[in-house]
Amino acid sequence: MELIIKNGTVVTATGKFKADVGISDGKITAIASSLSDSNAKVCDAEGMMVLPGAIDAHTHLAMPFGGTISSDDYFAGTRAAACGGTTTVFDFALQDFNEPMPDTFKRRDALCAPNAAVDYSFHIGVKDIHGDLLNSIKDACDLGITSYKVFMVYDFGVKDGVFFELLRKSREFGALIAVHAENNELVNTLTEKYISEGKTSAWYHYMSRPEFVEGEADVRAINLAKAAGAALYIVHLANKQGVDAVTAAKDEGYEIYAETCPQYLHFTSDVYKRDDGRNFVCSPPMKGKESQDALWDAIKRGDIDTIATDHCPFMQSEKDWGLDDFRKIPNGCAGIENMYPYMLGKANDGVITFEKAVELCATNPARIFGCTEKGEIAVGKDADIVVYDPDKKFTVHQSNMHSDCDHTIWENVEMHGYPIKTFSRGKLVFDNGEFVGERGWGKFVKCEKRPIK
Ligand code: DUC
Ligand code: ZN
Ligand code: ZN
Repeated sequence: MELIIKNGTVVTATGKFKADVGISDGKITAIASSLSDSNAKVCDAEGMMVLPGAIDAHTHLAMPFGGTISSDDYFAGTRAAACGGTTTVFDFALQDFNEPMPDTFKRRDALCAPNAAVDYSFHIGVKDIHGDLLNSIKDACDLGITSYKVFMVYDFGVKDGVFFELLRKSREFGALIAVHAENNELVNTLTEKYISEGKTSAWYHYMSRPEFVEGEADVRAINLAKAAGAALYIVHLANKQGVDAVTAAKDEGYEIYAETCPQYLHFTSDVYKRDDGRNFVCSPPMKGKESQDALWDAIKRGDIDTIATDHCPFMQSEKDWGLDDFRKIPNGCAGIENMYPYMLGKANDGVITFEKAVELCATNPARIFGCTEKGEIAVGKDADIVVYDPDKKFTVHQSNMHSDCDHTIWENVEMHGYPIKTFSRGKLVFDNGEFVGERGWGKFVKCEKRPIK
C-alpha cells in the first residue's frame, strides 16, 4: 500500500465505523480495523472522520453568461472545490446553436483537461436539437456524457415541445434529462411590470421570480416527464410547491430526482433587501422561510436526492452593473468550497446525520449520474477522501477561500467542523487550509449510460 489513513471514523451513506483505509494506485484497496505496511505513508486520523470526497453535480466554470464570463476558470473553480472537500465536479457545457453534442463536450474538455485540479465531468446544456442534433446525444452518451439539461428560462431556453422530445428520446439513448424550471413568460411579464413602475432594486429580482414562477414550472416539468415515461432530474429546487410535486411524483413511483443547493437552505429572500442584495442574485432566487423549511423537511424524509452548488461567481464590479437595475446583475454566486463543510456542519449540529450528508453530497450524485468509481469509501473505488475535523471552528471569509472571485455570499458564516485534508485519487490536494494539488491533475470521468428503454 502507498498510503494508510489510520484510526479515523469512516462514514458511508449507511453507517459509521472505526477503520483504517489503505490506498494504492489511486484506489481504495483495503478497509480493516488495523492495517500496516512499512512501505506506506501514514495519515493519522485519530478523532477525525474519513469521508468520501463530495461530488458537486452543478457548476458553471468559465461560463459565458450575463454579458461576461463566470469568474472562476477550470483551475480556480476546481482548486476551490478541493479546498472544500469536493473531489469531482460536473460542469455545464452549453451547446452552441448547430453544434453536435460530442463537439460541445470536446470544446469544453479542451479548456478543462489542462486545468482541472480535481476530477470532472459534464452535463450538456441543450439549446438546439434540429436535424441530426437530437441523435447526436447518442454519440455523446457513448463518450460518457449521459446527462442533458434543459433551461425553461433565458433566451437560449427551449420550448416545452423540445423538452418533451428530449425526455422521450432520453430513454432510448440511456441519458438523463435535467431541468432548470422557471416559467419564462411569467419572469418576463413580472420583470417588465416592475421596471415600468421604477422598481429596480435587487428585491425585484426575487419579486419577478417568486415561488409560484418556479413551482408552476416544476409541476409542468414533472407532468412532461410522466407523459414521456422518462426519468427527470430537477436542478436547484428552491420552492415548496415544487418540493410537494416531487414528493407526490415519487410517492406515485415516478423516477424524479431533486437537487437543492446550500444557498437555499441557509438564506431566504430577505437577502435581497440588504445593501449587497445584488451579490445574492441567482436564478432561481432564494425563497421565503416556508420554502426553506419545506426543503429541509424533504431532505430529512429522503425526497431531496442531492446537494450541489450552482457555483457561478461574478466579480463585484460585474455584480455592480445592476446597482440601479436588477436586470443587469449577472446571475450566480460562489459556493463550490462551501457545500460540503456546510452540510457536514449541519450533521455536526444534529440537523441531519453524517450518513445523510455523505449520501446527498457524494453517494447519490455518483449513483444518479453513473460515476461507478466515485462517491463511496469502499474497496475498489477511487481514493477520493476527505479527513474532517468535527471540532474545528471555521468562519468563511473571502480571504480564506480559494476561488478567484473577490467576494462571497458566505462571508462571516460559521462552520462547525471543517475538512483538514482532501485526497484526489490518493493524492493530497488540500492540507490544513492550503491547496497543495496541481493544475491538470483532474481527469475526465466517463459516466455510465442509464438502462435503455
Ligand atoms: N442560474 C444562475 O444563477 N447562474 C447560472 C445559471 C443559472 O441558471
Ligand atoms: Zn439553472
Ligand atoms: Zn446552474
